Amino acid sequence: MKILLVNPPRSPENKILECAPAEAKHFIHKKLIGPPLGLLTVAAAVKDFDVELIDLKGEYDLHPDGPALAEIMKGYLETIQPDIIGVTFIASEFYAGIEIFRAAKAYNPNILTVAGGLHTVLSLQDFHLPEVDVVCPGQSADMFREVVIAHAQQKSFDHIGGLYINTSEALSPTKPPRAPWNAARENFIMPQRDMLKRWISTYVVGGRPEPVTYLFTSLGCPYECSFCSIWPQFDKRFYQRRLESIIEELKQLDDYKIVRFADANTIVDVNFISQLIDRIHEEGIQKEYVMDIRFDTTVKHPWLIEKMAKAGLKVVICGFESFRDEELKKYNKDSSAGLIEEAIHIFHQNDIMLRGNYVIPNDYTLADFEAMSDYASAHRVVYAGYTILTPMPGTIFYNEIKQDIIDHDLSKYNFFNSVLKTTLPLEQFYESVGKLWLIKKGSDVI
Ligand code: B12
Repeated sequence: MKILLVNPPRSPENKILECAPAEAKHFIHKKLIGPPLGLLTVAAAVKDFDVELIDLKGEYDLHPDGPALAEIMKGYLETIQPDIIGVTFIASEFYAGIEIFRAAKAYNPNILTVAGGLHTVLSLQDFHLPEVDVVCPGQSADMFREVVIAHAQQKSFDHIGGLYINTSEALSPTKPPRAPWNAARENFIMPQRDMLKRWISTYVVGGRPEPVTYLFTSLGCPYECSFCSIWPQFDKRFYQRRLESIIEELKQLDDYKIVRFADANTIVDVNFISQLIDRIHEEGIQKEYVMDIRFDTTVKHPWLIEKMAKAGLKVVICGFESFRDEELKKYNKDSSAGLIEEAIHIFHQNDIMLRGNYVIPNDYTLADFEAMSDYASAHRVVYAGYTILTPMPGTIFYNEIKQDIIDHDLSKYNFFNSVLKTTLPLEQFYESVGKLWLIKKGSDVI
C-alpha cells in the first residue's frame, strides 16, 4: 500500500502586494514558510506503511518557475504510483488541493483521495466533489490510519467513526461515533520531520540561514475572536500538551536552531509556560523561539516575557488587530487597545523582535487610514503586518457577514484580498493598505 501525502502550493492571490506603492512592496508578506506540521503528524501515524510526503510550497520555493501543478503531480504520480493520496486543506489552498486530487484521478481513477485539515472542519460541504473519495475532519491521523488499513484489506470504511464518504448524493457520515482522541495529550504523535529533507533549505526566515521548524505546545484557543478559524476548528476547546512531551520533542530537533511554536496563543496557562521554560533551561536546550503571544497577557505577566526572552524567545507575533476599542469589541478580542503600547514596550525592553499585526476592515475611509497610520507611526514595531479582515468560511464573522460577500473565490481567502465591498474604491483601498506596510521600526522583512 503506497501512500502519498501532499502539501498544496500557496495561493498566488495578493492584491495588497499588487496595488501597493513600489517602495512598500519589499515589506509586504509574499509567503509564509514552514513545514506542514499536520501532514508530518499524519505521516507518522502510517509510518509502518510505504509513505511519502511532498511539500509543493517547498518545491515551488526551490523552483519558482517549475511546471504547472497538474504537470508536477503527473511526474510524482508516475514515480511514486500511490494507492492513496492525502491532501491538507486551508481555505485559500482549496482549489489547488482539489486540482491535486483531479490529477491523481486522471492518472489512475483507482487512487483513493482523502481530504483532511482545517477547511474540512470549517467548510465540509465544499468537499462534495467527484474528485474527493473520503474526508477525515478534525485531528484525524488515527482515522487516516484506519482508512489505509481498510483500503489495504479491500474493506469498506463504514466501521470507521467520524469519516465522510463521498457519494453522488452527499458526503455521507459513517455511523459509528468518532472515538475519543486527544491529539495534544494521550494520543499525541511525534511529527515525522525527516520526510522533508528535500525542502529543508526553504524553511528559512528573516534572512537567517538556519532552517525553522514548527512545534505545537497546545491545540485550540480559549478566546473566541469572531474572525478566527482556530477556536471553531477545536470546538472552543483548548488542549495543553504534556510538558515532558514538549521537552522530548525539543530534544529531537538537532537540525533546527529556530523553533516556531504553532499555537494560537502560547501563553494560556502561565504556570505551565513558566515550568516549560524552567525545564528548557534545566535540559540545556539552546534554541531561538518564535511564538504568538497576546498583548494583554504580556502586560499582565511581564516577568514571564523576561524569563522567556532569557531562554531564547526572539520573535513574537502579536495580533493587535485594531487601535480602537470599539473595533476590538466587534471582533470579540476581549482586550483593550490601551494595552498595546505597554506590551510593545515590554517586548522591546527584552530585545524581542515584535511582529504586530493589524486587521483592516473593508469599511475604512481615508480618515480611518490616516488615524491607523498615525497610531502605527507612534507605536512602531520591528515587523508590522497589515492584512484585510476576511470572513473565513466557518467563522462567526463569516456567518455575520455572509450576505455581503461579493467574492467567493476561495483562493482569495488568505488575508491579502478583500472579498467584501469596500467603502473606498477597491484599488484605493488596496493601495492604502499597502502603504501602511511602510510603517515599522526596522528595515528587516520577516
Ligand atoms: C503551521 C501553519 C502554517 C505553515 C504550514 C502550513 C502548510 N500546510 O504548509 C505555513 C507557514 C506554511 C503556513 C502558511 C499559511 N497559513 Co498557516 N498556519 C499554521 C498554524 C500556525 C498551525 C497549523 C498547525 O500546524 N497545527 C497543528 C497541526 C498538528 O494541526 P493541523 O494542521 O490541523 O493538522 C491535523 C488535522 O487537521 C489533520 N490533518 C491535517 N491535514 C490532513 C490531511 C489528511 C489527509 C488527513 C487525513 C488529516 C489531516 O490531522 C493533523 C494531525 O492531527 C495555523 C494557526 C494555528 N495555530 O492553528 C495557521 C493557519 C492554518 N494558517 C492560515 C493561513 C491563512 C495561512 C496563510 C494563507 C497565511 C498568509 N496570508 O500567507 C499561509 C499560506 C501560504 C502562504 N500564503 O504563504 C490560517 C488558515 C485560515 C483558514 N480558514 O484557511 C491559520 C488557521 C492561521 C489563522 N490564524 O487564521 N501556515
